[in-house]
Amino acid sequence: MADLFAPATQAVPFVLPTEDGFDASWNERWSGFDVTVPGGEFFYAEHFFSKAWSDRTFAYLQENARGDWRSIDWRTVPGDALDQIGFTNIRWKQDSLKLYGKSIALPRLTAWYGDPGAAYTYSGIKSEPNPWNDGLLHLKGRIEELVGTAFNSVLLNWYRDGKDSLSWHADDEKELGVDPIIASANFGATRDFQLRHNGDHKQKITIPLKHGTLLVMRGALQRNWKHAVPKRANVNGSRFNLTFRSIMDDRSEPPRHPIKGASARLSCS
Ligand SMILES: O=C(O)CCC(=O)C(=O)O
Repeated sequence: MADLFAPATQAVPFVLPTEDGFDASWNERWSGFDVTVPGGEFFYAEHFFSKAWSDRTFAYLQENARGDWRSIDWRTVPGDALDQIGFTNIRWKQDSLKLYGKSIALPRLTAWYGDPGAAYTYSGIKSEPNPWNDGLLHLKGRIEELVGTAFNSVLLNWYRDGKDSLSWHADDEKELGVDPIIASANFGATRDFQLRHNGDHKQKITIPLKHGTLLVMRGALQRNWKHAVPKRANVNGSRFNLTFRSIMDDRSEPPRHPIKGASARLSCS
């Protein structure tokens, strides 16, 4: 006879290799999976944010003075016209990389928010953080409750459709400290987030990040694995990804603490 009082068995909703070193266990308290992989770990909660909360955030990130965000085809708005949209809550921008003397627009829009002085340098361009707003602080607070650590900055990525992407990289800048905790909140279209082991590219995991999913990367993951968001021809809608980070003061010795006024360098396309 079935044991009615046994906890429901949860199956991780993506394929995890069956080899040694890979494991997933259900975390009842936070309703997600603690996943270990060779040389790293992460936490995955498919529905961390409720549908109502996620819908509200999805709107918040797009509200603007120009009109109803639902009726705007963002793919047709040129990067240099973003300022004229008059975004209510987020100062979206189109960054470019300099490659062989040519300026190439990144295949996504970005914004950087954080404590005063938490600047970051991207392809030689230093971006000062926008000051926190209530919406972002709300999300940050909710995630900090789970992670038990304070974040002092957040990078926002807006993938307008499946043509937008992010290439292979690790969040391993010196300013993020050794084995940083990076919390990734996701709203809008589901996109595949891929992880690839540095030493063995055949070790690859594809994780669907959905409307309301939280992924917390931790341990040595950034040292041993890279991640990417590949293009997907079948994705038509917007997807927002917010990675909360703690920038460290590189003058301090380990254990290092998040401070105001440090800067990070990011370098991926
Ligand atoms: O969009 C994502 O899920 C990944 C974002 C990311 O890796 C980054 O901003 O460095």
